[in-house]
Parts: sequence; C-alpha cells; structure tokens
Amino acid sequence: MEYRICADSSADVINLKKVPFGLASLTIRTKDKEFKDDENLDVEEMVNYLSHYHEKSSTACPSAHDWIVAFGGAKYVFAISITSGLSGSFNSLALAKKIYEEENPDFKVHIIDSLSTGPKMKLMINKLEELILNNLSFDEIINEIEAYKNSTDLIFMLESMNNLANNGRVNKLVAKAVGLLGIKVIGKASNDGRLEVTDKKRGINMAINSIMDKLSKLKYNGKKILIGHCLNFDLANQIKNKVIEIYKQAEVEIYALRGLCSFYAEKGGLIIGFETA
Ligand code: X90
Repeated sequence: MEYRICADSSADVINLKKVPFGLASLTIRTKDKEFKDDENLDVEEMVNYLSHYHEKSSTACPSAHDWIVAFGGAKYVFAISITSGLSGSFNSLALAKKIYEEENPDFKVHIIDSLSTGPKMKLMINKLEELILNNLSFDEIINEIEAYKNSTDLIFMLESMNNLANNGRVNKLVAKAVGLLGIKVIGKASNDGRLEVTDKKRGINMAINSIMDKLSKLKYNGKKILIGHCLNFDLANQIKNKVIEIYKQAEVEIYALRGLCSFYAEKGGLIIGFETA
C-alpha cells in the first residue's frame, strides 16, 4: 500500500491496524525531566509526577524533520496536526510537506489543521483509515476528509487550567476561577481552533448536565462519540451511560488520553470528540 496516515501525538493514536501510520511526537518538559509522547510513555506515571511538581513545565511541538521521518518514505501521505491556534505543529508540518514534495516530485502530502486535538483528531484518523480501505483515490479522500472535519466537533471539561495558563494558551483570569475547589470548566473548540469556555459548574452532576446540553446544542448526530479522559474513567463512564440512554444508536468509546493531552487537560479532565448532523 502506498498510502500512509501521519499525526502528531496530540491525536492519542500510537498505531493503526490496517494502514501504515507515522507518529510525530510532542514532548513535555519539566526542569529535570523530559517526556517524549510516544508508545513508550507511561502516561499515568507522568500525570502523577506532574501533580506533585510545581515549578516550570512546558511542551514542544515536532519539528519539520520529525514530520518527515513520520512520513516514512510513503508516496501518498495524509497528515493531521493539533490546532494551529495553540501549537506550532501545523507550521512544522507545512514546511515538512514542502521539503518532502520538493525532494520527491511524484510524492503527495495532504496536510490537515485539525483546529482541535485528541478525540476529534482520532475520529478523523479512523475516517481516513476507512476511506483508504475503501479504495478511494487521493483526491476523493481529500474531499471526504475535509467534509468530515466540518461534521465533527469537540468539547472539554477541565478541573484545572494551570498548565494551559502557565504556557500562555488561555487567559490567566479565566484559569483562576477553575482552580477553586469543585469548579469544573466546560467549553468547546472555537472556529479558529482555540479554547472557548462556555460554562463553569460546581459538582459532577451539574457538569454532566452541561456536557449533555452542549452535545445537543452542537448537534451531535447520535452516532460516533469518543470520550478521552485523564485518570477519570468513572466520569467518562457516567457520561457514556447518559449518552446511550438518550441516543439509542450511539457508538461510544472511552479511552485514556496520551501524554500531550493529559498534560494540558490535567488530572480529572475530559476531552470529547463527536460527529455532528
Ligand atoms: O506546541 C505545543 O507545545 C503544544 C501546545 C498545545 C496546547 C494546548 C493543548 C490543549 C489540550 C485542552 C482541552 C481541549 C481544547 C481544544 C481546543 C481547540 C487539552
């Protein structure tokens, strides 16, 4: 097969069963440790380490070189990055495409700025895999995946926004209110791929209601929905049950976020990707 799917590690995908896959890892850094977000990372250990660590920490996106290595010499590549609104990963990817196609004039790379992260990227990668297995042409796949990007969405629920605020990804004032005990912030990916906080709720039940309300307002189509969690399977499972109760055809999958998303979503956080009507 000449097709390959590539993604940076914010997509929470390590490998695919039926189509070749290339991973471009982000890294998480503290003063004395560096965590590469690849298949060898013990995410739970990292999150527990970070919960006791209160000095400076940051992340770094893959370089163009990292992306080219992920392309793996394949002739036709579909590569998807975390939102360009929050990371330099898409810029690196665009440069990687330019170099790769210049060096190999009959190779093609289609690049996608997901304008999101985690579970929405994972949905798009699963769709790409399906399109490739259905023997669609390169151009047909481009059309289909761009349409799918517009018919998927992303919401989140966070118990802390410290890492987002300390790394300049959200306003410090917004982040402050979240740190209060029991307050959960709920929001969505904005159209330009940044965090848009819509609700602040106290307690689990209020938070779940707000999430269910958001799913309906954003026109969840009642089919595929992925719930990524950072050490919070219980809440993910409560939401899964609520979704199944209301949407009988729902295909719900729960999974543990990988390194990059866990660093920013922090302990307890959820990121939910879903299809829209
Ligand atoms: O380039 C880098 O170092 C990576 C920077 C990533 C920054 C933010 C990641 C946020 C992940 C937060 C909830 C989901 C929000 C999605 C909004 C588009 C987790």
